[in-house]
Amino acid sequence: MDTIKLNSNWTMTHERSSQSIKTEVPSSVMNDLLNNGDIPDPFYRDNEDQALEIAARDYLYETVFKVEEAMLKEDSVRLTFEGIDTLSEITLNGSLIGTTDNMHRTYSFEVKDLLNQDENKLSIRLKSPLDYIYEKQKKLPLFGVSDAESGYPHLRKGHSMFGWDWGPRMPDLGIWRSVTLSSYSKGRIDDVYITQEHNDSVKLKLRIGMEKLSGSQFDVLVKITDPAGESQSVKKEDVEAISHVEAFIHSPQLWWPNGYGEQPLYTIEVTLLSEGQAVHQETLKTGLRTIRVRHEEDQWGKSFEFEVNGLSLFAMGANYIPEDNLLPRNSRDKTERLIKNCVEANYNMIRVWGGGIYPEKYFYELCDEHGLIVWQDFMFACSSYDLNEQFRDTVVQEVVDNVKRLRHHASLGIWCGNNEIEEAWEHWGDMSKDPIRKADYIKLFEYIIPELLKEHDPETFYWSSSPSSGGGFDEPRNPDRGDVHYWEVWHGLKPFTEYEKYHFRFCSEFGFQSFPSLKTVKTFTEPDDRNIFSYIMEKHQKNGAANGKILYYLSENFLYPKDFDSMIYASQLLQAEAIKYGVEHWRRNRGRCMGSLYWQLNDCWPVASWSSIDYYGRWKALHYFAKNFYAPVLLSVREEGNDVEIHVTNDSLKAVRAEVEWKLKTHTGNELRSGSLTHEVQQLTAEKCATLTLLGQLTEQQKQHTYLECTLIVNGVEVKTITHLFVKPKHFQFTEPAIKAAVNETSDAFEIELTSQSFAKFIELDLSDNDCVFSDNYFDLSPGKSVRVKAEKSRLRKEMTLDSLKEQLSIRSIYDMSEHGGSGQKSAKIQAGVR
Ligand code: BMA
Repeated sequence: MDTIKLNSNWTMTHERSSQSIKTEVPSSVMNDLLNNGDIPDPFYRDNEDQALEIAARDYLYETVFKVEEAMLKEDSVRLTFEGIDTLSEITLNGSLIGTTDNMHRTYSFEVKDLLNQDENKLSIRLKSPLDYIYEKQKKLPLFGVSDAESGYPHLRKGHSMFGWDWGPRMPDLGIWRSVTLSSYSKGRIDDVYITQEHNDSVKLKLRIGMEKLSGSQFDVLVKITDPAGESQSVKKEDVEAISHVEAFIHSPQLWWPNGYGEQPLYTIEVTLLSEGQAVHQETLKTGLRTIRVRHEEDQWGKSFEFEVNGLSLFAMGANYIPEDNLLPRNSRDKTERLIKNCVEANYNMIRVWGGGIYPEKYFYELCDEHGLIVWQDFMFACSSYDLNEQFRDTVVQEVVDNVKRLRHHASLGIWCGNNEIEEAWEHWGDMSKDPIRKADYIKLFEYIIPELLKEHDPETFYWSSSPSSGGGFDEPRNPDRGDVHYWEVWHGLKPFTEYEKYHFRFCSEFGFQSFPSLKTVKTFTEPDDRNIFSYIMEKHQKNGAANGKILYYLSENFLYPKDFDSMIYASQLLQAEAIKYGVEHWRRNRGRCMGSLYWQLNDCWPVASWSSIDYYGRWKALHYFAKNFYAPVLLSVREEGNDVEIHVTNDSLKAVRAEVEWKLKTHTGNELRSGSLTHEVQQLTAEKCATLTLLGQLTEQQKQHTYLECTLIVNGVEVKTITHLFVKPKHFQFTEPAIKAAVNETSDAFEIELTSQSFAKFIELDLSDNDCVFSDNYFDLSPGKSVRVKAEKSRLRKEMTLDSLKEQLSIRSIYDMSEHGGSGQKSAKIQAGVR
């Protein structure tokens, strides 16, 4: 048994030039052209436009490789393509070995008879995905979103590569995953399926499939290594094509999602022996846990909650989209940074949205290691499909390939058929009403995929669509059953308070757009473009009505921003406030609602969007807010008539003694009233701890300069101070806070201590020529108090000295966002009085 990677030494030739470009797999046409200096940065200004022309042509990828004699002497040699994007003809040494039509699939071919010892030539002719979808769409129009090239549902290629309401129309093509050549003799393992039975110990049950080649007698050896490196082995002799092996793990170390425990992983090595000799080996890592989704009738409707190791937990996280339109630019390092950022914001779940691609192996390994439960959509979204024979066959293979690839991951929590298609049939006016397409929907998502899962992964819960109430077009938007995508705040222009009207069982999508930071905007604009309505800014705003929506919500909440950068800042604050409003509400209703996944975590290019982290990894205000609103113990306040309620939500595993100190203050720091309360909040519950009758005593005018400050002290430790305004921020009389910052350096961090003269809200720290994830940001500060923020050196993008940090640090608050008294103040940010 031997495997060689055929990823190096490729050339890519494009029609208009006879010249070939040297490249390596993973490779894509646009990435190769870019690296070769043949096209400008496709993300800059309106360079996106060149992509459709590029994708309208065919390309040739070629490599030449040698094979050792020993490999050719084996019984079988397989050439495997882990990902070809998408339409191709594959030729080896002049013989056509296969064609491909699905980027989500793995293709494997027996090639022993075609190989030579010296030189072998492998060619992949990639055909234009655009020609294909346009042609098909002419013959049979299928419904798809209008922000993508029409006809995209005909092809099994990541939908959003053709454009989306946050993505460019850039249907790049290439060899996006490894090409390998593997040889086998006697026999090989072709399937390992692990299930677990949990009692005091865990029984691991392995179903091992093998293919006989020339061997006549086979044994399997299973070695299980625990997280501490201790191993046990089980051997089964004289096995047939399918064998079953069982092993017991005593004192099992259970895998838990982030926030609930550790993520120990066990390594399982399966070796196939023929006549006593090891002939093939497969290694998998898994975690010991049970995950089920409870979807049961109760007093409110039908629940939707994740139960891990018997513990029902409130799911907290966001929706994940592809990380880059040019797929070869994805990397483990980038994904690792993103996943760690999720963990930092206290996520325990991430939803892989169905309009993109099935992520790389390392994505799931990182989720295993960091404790994020993966909600895995199959790659279908917002469209209708033609389930003809060819399409059905390729989809079946795609499902089987991906289920087998991912089912052993500890993090895999749910399979979901598609994104929003069931609700589209019921509620989207523009969805075609063709009954044949509807029948295809039922066949695929309510029959074929569940049947495949019964065979290949019956243990993981299947949900036919998101949102859904359980399938069969039975009120997919019902707020009391199953999961919901709630878009009335944002798409429906409803106020943030609208969230409180619903008690969804699980809110798997809701979102609010913002612009990425000025530093990110600068990467794709010229100075003259920096107006949100400019041609270029609108090119990087894919949701037609979105700028109007941002402006509408701005008019409802804030004073008009004084300049472009302030507009960006305002948009991020609106976004953060909106999502916080929703999440706090769902979490206050823990028990009835059991999950919140906001739309969306990340971006695939620099763009105005619903993301909390932009394409360059910069945290928007929302991501800092997420760290707070997803904190295990959450303090929140809400108004009810003239009352102000104080709530504590405890999603930790221990009861807490929560003390809340509250102060009614004026913007200049006068304390009008104060009080404190202590409340024992049980684990995994949400409680209203107090109702303060404050508002009846305040006149409308007083409300404009009075606010509530609450500090949460948990088991004696101060954890968080929050503030609450009684009027919209635009009507609050903020005065010049004259924020002062004192910066100190320690061996591993810079510490910034901030004080202000009057109440400062949404204080933002930034560096002009560097990036940092600060320990906190966009926080509030009362006069007479100080806040200490850490800039850990490891969180700076580039190294810097204390002096350069002082020079580059800019600080602003909501007061600086708008002009005051016609002062004509134009500077984008105030430079703090850095001492
Ligand atoms: C959701 C998603 C995406 C879309 C987003 C914003 O419903 O499923 O299709 O990008 O809305 O409109």
